[in-house]
Amino acid sequence: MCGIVAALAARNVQGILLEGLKRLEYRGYDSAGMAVLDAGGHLHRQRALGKVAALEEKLERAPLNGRIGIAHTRWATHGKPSEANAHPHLAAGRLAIVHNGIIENFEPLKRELEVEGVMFESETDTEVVAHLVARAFERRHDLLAAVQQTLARIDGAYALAVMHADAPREIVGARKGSPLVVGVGIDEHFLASDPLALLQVTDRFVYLREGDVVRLSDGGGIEVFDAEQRPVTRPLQVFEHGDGAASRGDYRHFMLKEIHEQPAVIAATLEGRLSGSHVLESSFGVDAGALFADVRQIHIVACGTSYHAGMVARYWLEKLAGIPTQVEVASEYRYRDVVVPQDTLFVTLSQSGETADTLAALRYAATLGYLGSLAICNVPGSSLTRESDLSLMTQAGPEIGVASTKAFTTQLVSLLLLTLALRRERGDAREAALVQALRGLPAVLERALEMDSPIAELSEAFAEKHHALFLGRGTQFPIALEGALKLKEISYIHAEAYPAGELKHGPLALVDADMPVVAVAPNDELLEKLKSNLQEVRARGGELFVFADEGVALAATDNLRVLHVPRVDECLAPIVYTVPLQLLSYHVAVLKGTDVDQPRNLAKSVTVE
Ligand code: HGA
Repeated sequence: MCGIVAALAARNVQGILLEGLKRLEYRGYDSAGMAVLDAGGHLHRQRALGKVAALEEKLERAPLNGRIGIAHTRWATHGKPSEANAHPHLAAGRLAIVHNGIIENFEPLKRELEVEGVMFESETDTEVVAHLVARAFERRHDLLAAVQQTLARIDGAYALAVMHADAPREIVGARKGSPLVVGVGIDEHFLASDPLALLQVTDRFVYLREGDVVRLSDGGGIEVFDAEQRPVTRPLQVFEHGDGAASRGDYRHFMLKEIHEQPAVIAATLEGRLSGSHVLESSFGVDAGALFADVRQIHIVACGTSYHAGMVARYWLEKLAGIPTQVEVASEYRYRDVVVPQDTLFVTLSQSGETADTLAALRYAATLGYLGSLAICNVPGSSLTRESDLSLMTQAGPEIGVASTKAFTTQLVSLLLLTLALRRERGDAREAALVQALRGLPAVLERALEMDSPIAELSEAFAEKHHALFLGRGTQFPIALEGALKLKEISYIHAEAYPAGELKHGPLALVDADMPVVAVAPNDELLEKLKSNLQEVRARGGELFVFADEGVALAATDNLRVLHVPRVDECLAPIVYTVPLQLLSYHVAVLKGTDVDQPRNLAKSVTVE
């Protein structure tokens, strides 16, 4: 994912910009670049394909020197990864721009500019914005107004920073659909797509809101304007989370920290991938649109927790997109003779992108005549993303706990984005409703996290047990599987999950007072059926713990406890219900005193068969 850093300082900014880019490297990118305005009013630019280190080498040979500059790490969406497509982009050698996101209507705008004689140097959508702003600037010599006029003409998602050699004391930034923060220093100001990029120079930030445009100026300070171009004041906030992605902070375990990070990392996974009321399909890669139009079937292959995410996606893809979908564990897939129907998309899921079985499955799939391959992955530059035609990065950040939590829920969000991008009825009311629900998801997850103390109390009922059974129906069946897997992984309690309707076909024989049964029962069309399965457990003296939507009328009794989970659109329910099950396994493990973050016999990135 792209990163932006910009600085208007009282000193040379090259070092500040370079350090900012390094701090954004974890987000993944394919090229990097920087432009600085020197004291003589000349713009200088350096760009490099590949790592920030390659840019740094170039800068060592030919340093940039100036007090105002912008820099970028790019993850190509429009135009291949190359030095020519790397940002900053220039217009007439006087204006420089960096941009995160996608300009959806860049093609007609580009044609219009070409007719007017503009020569394009890159294949990017971004360069269109550079020329539009430069032309608007020529008319009024007001950079802020030029940016505002241009924004009125572009659709899509963006965060951008612009500077102009003829406005040498200012930088203008804007955001819509992609984040941008202002870093506030003493007599110097900064912009970045992530505050982490600026923690070396400030801990004070102004978080821009959707549609905001900001002008940073030498002497003039920071002026923010809303989408209606009215001056507004946004609060100054001090960044209090420290400067270490890999520190536990105040949490007792990484796993608990990572469970609590889910609202933020899900918001990050959605960043730049939604525009208005629809999903931007080019988030999946430059060629995604053309490829998606031909998809008739999907095969999803993954291991462990990722496999469960794939199982949820099957329900979504068949229900919402009407695309026949198969899901399989990679260690099975790679060793069987797979028949691939025409126009099938091959999808892999892996936190690390290095899971040996999944990688082997991808390599095998490459010989089978699939339409194309897509990797959904949390580690940029990993083997899986390099070897797939398309990739979508989850933005979970480093996951240290061996038992996956935030990587799973960000995979689910990514898979729902994929489902919406693959629907034939793009841009309809259902897509709009789900996009709106996705935007509200981080807030709902915050509420789900408030279940922490009731669940800590509930965990006492599990700590002395040797077995547990999890039940769910529909999209909640894979969530039951994931709940059981978490309990196994970190508390070493034997746990199994069944589709609720299978209970009477076998596992009911095991149910007695020593086998707690967890039912994941949101208020969807399957709840009524699940209720009768629950009766079967109660009738046999089993102790039941039901997670159900707020408002579900299910009365607690001696052997039935009901825990209410925040209600959401039924499609998003599996994501929300995951949280209390993660908390349950966490608290049971803490009570048992196991090594929560590094459970016995398990490894984080399973790079061996
Ligand atoms: N569309 C621009 C920026 C891409 C981006 O934001 N990626 O995460 C480009 O392709 O250069």
